[in-house]
Amino acid sequence: MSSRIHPDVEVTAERIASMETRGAAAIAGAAAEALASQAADSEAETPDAFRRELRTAARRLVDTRPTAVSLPNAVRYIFERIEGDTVTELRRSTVAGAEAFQTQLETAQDDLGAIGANRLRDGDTILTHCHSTDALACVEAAREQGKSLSAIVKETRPRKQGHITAKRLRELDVPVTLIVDGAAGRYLDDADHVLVGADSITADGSVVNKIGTRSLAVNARERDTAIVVASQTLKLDPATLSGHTVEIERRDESEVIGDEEREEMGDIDVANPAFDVTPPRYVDAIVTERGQFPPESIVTLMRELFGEGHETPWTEQ
Ligand code: RUB
Repeated sequence: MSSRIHPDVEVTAERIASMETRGAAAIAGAAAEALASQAADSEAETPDAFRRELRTAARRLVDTRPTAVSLPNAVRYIFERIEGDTVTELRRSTVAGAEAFQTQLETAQDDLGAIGANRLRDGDTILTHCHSTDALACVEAAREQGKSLSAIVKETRPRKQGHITAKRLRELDVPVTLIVDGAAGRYLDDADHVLVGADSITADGSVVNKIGTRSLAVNARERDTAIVVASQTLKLDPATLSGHTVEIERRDESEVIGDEEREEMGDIDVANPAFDVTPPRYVDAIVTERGQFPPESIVTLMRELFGEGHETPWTEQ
């Protein structure tokens, strides 16, 4: 039997897939909002039909971007809170679950920011990669404490999310130097911290983040520049506790090179992996809303928060 997907779910899924809505925290929040619309406007006549509808909507959302674990974690949070024997009760608990998730998302980011800000000293320079709202929460909290900071911002090819970071930092009155990705090595000597976000954190403390994070971290380690990953616990991937690996999204080749330019070159292959994996030995600290952790000890927090389970109830047909 087919289940109706709410237009909000369709629009949200398209926005996430096209990266109009992007960044691990933002896509999780948008997915939660879309599931709330699905539930609130559901015309399902039986509890079974309601649950089926919600699973179909969840699959549509989760399948948009494979790397950010915040998406399945958000959906799991809501599914765990769905309860009731009637459609009305199921609808109400789903909407309440989605709202609770949104509140938690905001609170976690504020709490994380306050902790991350303690690492930043007055007069420090940070070097950023991509655009991470978790990382920027640390800067915002530090600015609120009256610390003055400056930033070296990597452009971040191919989608140039560094431009968003530069704009946000200027709004926080942080002086910004924008650099091309290849210049990062040269500018690491001027930075006190590399500050990045995460899409997923695995049980061994590896950090999955925007492509280019790994080479930045390796370079930073060589120069003794601290590498700090700002990551709400929503980015911890419980499936990795049982040996699952994180799928690295491969995006369209047209993000790297236009058709005309490509044709001029002759027959070439183009690769566009969106993320890479930075092993724990290149990371100094993972800052979460629960405190900061050396990457190797994140597994303890992961077990405490998720147990061994990582159910995916939305995958049932
Ligand atoms: C975004 C990216 C960000 C993380 C964390 O990649 O790699 O560093 O998602 O972001 P993309 P946040 O632009 O491909 O989505 O801290 O906002 O969750």
